Amino acid sequence: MSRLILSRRTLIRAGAAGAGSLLLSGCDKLFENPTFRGTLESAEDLHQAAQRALGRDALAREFAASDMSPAFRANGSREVADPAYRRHFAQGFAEWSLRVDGLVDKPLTLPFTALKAFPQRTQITRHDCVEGWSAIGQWTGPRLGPILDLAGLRPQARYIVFHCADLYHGRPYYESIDLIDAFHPQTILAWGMNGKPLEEAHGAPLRLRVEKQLGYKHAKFVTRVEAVATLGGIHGGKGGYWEDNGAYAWYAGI
Ligand SMILES: Nc1nc2c(c(=O)[nH]1)N[C@H]1C(S)=C(S)[C@@H](COP(=O)(O)O)O[C@H]1N2
Ligand SMILES: [Mo]
Repeated sequence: MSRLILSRRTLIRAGAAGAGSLLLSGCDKLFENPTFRGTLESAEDLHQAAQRALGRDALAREFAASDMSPAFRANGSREVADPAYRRHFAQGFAEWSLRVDGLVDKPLTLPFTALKAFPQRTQITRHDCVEGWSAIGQWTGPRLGPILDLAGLRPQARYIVFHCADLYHGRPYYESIDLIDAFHPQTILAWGMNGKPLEEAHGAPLRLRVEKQLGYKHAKFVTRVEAVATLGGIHGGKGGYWEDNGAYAWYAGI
């Protein structure tokens, strides 16, 4: 029962992050219907119900191996100068770990062995850069949702922030998404690309794939995943490197 209550809060939170109050009141009415409530058995089901209500649950198109682009361009930062990153790179990322913290009950430090112990997903998708190029590639890694579930998001958490190891033109790159995209089945933390570990230019050792949004949302060189209630206190306050610049929108749905 407590699980259902917690999950319902999650649903409302996800709704509040993504849509207006009209949809929310629709969700509330649905939840008063015992049959509907009875069919929802897990947090996962509730997240999916939230996504359906908001029309953002559709999967991005997946392609066949034969569709993969012969060359996949690297864009933005292609290398990282940070000394800690260089040390990890030299060690083949053997001592590297991902930090998961912020508004969670259990902050996590996840080495690769832990990241690879989660169920893995492989998907062939098209990457669309706002600058006008696209490429089809294959990505492998754990889904973000189960990692956040393990950390235990607090009820106040509404956004997930991805901190990166690189400076782009002197400023830290970072990005953020809401909980609907965070729990989308195709949102993964990819360590593999086209059947090999990520190359540095493509974001080694770990990068975000958030397939329903444009390329600049796909943070490369991710070091830390932080759950927050608002984006206001982080860097320029607009939720991402390009957003702070005033160049591109925070929500870049495609
Ligand atoms: N950390 C970091 N992530 C980043 C960028 C960056 O400069 N730094 N560039 C973004 C942009 S604009 C795009 S199109 C993609 C490019 O990914 P690719 O290099 O694998 O093609 O990464 C995104 N993620
Ligand atoms: Mo981009």
